[in-house]
Amino acid sequence: MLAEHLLHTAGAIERVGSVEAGTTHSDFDPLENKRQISLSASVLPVDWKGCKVNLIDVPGYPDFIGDLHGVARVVESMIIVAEAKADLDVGFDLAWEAADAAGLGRAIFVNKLERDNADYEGLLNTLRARFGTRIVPLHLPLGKQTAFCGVVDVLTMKAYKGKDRESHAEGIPAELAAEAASLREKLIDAAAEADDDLAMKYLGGEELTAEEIYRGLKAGVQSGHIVPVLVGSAASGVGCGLLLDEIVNLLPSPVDKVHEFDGKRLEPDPNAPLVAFVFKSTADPYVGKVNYIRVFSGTLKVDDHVDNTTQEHDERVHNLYFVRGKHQEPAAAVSAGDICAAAKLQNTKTGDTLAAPKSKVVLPPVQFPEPIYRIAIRPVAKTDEDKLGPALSKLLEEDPTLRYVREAALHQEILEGMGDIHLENVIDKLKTRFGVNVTIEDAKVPYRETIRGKAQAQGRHKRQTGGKGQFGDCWIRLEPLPRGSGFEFANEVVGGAIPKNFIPAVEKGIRETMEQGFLAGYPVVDVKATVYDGSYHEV
Ligand SMILES: Nc1nc2c(ncn2[C@@H]2O[C@H](COP(=O)(O)OP(=O)(O)OP(=O)(O)O)[C@@H](O)[C@H]2O)c(=O)[nH]1
Ligand SMILES: [Mg+2]
Repeated sequence: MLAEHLLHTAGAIERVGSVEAGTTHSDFDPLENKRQISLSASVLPVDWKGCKVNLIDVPGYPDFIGDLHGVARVVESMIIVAEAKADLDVGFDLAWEAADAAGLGRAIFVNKLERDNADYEGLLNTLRARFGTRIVPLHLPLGKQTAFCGVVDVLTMKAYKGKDRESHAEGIPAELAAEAASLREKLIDAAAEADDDLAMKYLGGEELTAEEIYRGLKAGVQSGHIVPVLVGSAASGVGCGLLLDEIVNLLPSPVDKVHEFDGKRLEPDPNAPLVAFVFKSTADPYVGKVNYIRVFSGTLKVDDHVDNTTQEHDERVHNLYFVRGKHQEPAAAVSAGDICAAAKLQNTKTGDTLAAPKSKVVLPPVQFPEPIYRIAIRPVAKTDEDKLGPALSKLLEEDPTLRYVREAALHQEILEGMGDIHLENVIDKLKTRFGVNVTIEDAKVPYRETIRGKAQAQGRHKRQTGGKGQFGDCWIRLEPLPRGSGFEFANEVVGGAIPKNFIPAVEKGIRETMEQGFLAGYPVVDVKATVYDGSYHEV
């Protein structure tokens, strides 16, 4: 809802949609409407005070956390939305960690302040206990709980009453004046601390100008020493105009924060050689593949030939768009700092770098979290079985937190992901997008067997079935390997006791035997087998 009100406040949309009616611009997928949660990141650009701001709305539900990791790589800052209650949701921690890992500036927007159980002080205490003096309130709620009606800006010492476009400034009510003044002092302390020149001036007893305070705050936000706290209600749109103001005033922009990867600065210069990064891909049977791209350096143009330096092949850029949720607008050129989508690139996916031909810049891929949950699926009919493979390969490409494993030993096809809702949603996508029906079963545990001690044994093979006979004789030593090592084979035969050309057959025989263990028939792992002697004769 917050993104929806920000779009409305900025005049990008005329009507505010609702999550319940499935009419918001950020959650436009039918499955998002069905589940009433965001499943996927959406790009929602707005213009505010002469700046283009690419808002990217990312799901907060932990099962759908994959996109957060791709998006964190291509933005400069993150606004973490927290409900006005004393305990923080899991999604808050995941977002905070991702911002830390990517070195993003961040702000916290305290939401749902108009609810009758809203607990702003409780949340602020929790935040201060967790993050100490980094937590710097910029705002105060005007009115408590159901009487919440606006925001006091302690920097300008004004009260803003009303929702998004209707908000207007007034004087601060007398009962909040002392608290606002004390917060303002803390704000100025924080600003002065973030900039050496300002600290000197401030400690020398001089007053800082509004511009200087902003400069200090901005430096503090960028370094991560200051996390401003803003307040509002995404249901009504209170606080949205001020949030947009602070995005522009305080949060680092692509020009403020120059990205560096592997020690290389990616200058935000439209005339520099192109370096761009694919942070998300979607696969649709009708639209085809769409890649979401952040341009770091240079300009990406329609009809450009670019190198996909990650996959080491070239791409021709035909279809370039600016997107707002599901809406697309053709783009002729997209310059450094901006975000766009490209359709029908031949062989490009999330985590790939697109760069000027011969530039050879390869940005590191995104580290997505490892799957933590698994289910088994079974196609319902023969037609489902035939369609399953191609459909899954499309879904695997758009969702890097999804894995597909065919467990031959268990006769099961396994999906691995971030949680039960994540995998249920994959099943829904298979059905609605690709017409593939599957049933769900518990995933059997893929047990493995191993050995604990060393042993050696002789294997002899003799066969005489008319014509040429067969003879084999070898001594093998088995020993355990550390967990996760798999299988090692060594040959210590000397003096031609077994001719070299028979050694691969020995290894093959051991591998085949290991497919079914002695204890319960599960595959045997973490074993070293050494063939060290044997005999041989012509038959
Ligand atoms: N009372 C109240 N309800 C709100 C407010 N903001 C959002 N909601 C409701 O909370 C629910 C979730 O809102 P969303 O906007 O989808 O929240 P979100 O943070 O985008 O959630 P995910 O993206 O699914 O993690 C919806 O039912 C909204 O109507 C608010 O300020 N006050
Ligand atoms: Mg959402």
